[in-house]
Amino acid sequence: MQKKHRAMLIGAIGAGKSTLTNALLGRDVPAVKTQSLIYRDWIVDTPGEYTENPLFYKNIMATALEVTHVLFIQDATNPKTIFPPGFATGIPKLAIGVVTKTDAPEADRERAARQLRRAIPDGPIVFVSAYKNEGLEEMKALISCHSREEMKDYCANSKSENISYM
Ligand SMILES: Nc1nc2c(ncn2[C@@H]2O[C@H](COP(=O)(O)OP(=O)(O)OP(=O)(O)O)[C@@H](O)[C@H]2O)c(=O)[nH]1
Ligand SMILES: [Mg+2]
Repeated sequence: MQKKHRAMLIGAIGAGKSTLTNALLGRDVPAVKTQSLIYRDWIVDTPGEYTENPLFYKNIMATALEVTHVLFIQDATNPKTIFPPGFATGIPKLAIGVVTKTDAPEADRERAARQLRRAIPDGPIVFVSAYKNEGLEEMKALISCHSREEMKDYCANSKSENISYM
């Protein structure tokens, strides 16, 4: 990853942020409940409470100042989303939607993508499984992009089934 590129993961409790962080960084350790902001290499992992409780939105906004990309994590097995409509438009960083747990039998990719589209009117969506290491290279490629246009081009030119640009 380019040095200056940093990604913050936000999303519900149990959405798979820490498991994904470990998979992206090749850390072979089980995820434990995240209690505070965790800075690991080029990733900032957040507790699900930060996104679930609007009282913490100011923490998300403040931490977003330190990163280039904000990853909106939606669990493919969760019928609910906690992202308010247009949430990404309030954060002036490159937004990437990430659908997690695509390997789970009850995963619903389309539902999760629809949920993310409401939160991110303009941006890519990547489908990942931390368990199966799927979609991780695509995620890293998107995080190495410098602009929304560059992310859009990457999605348009990629043959991967794990990405779509809304
Ligand atoms: N099937 C499947 N389960 C996953 C995957 N990634 C995470 N999980 C499971 O989801 C649960 C929560 O994962 P975490 O990574 O701790 O979730 P989190 O978003 O960091 O949660 P908080 O720290 O509480 O905000 C764990 O039981 C994981 O085993 C995945 O790729 N596939
Ligand atoms: Mg966590």
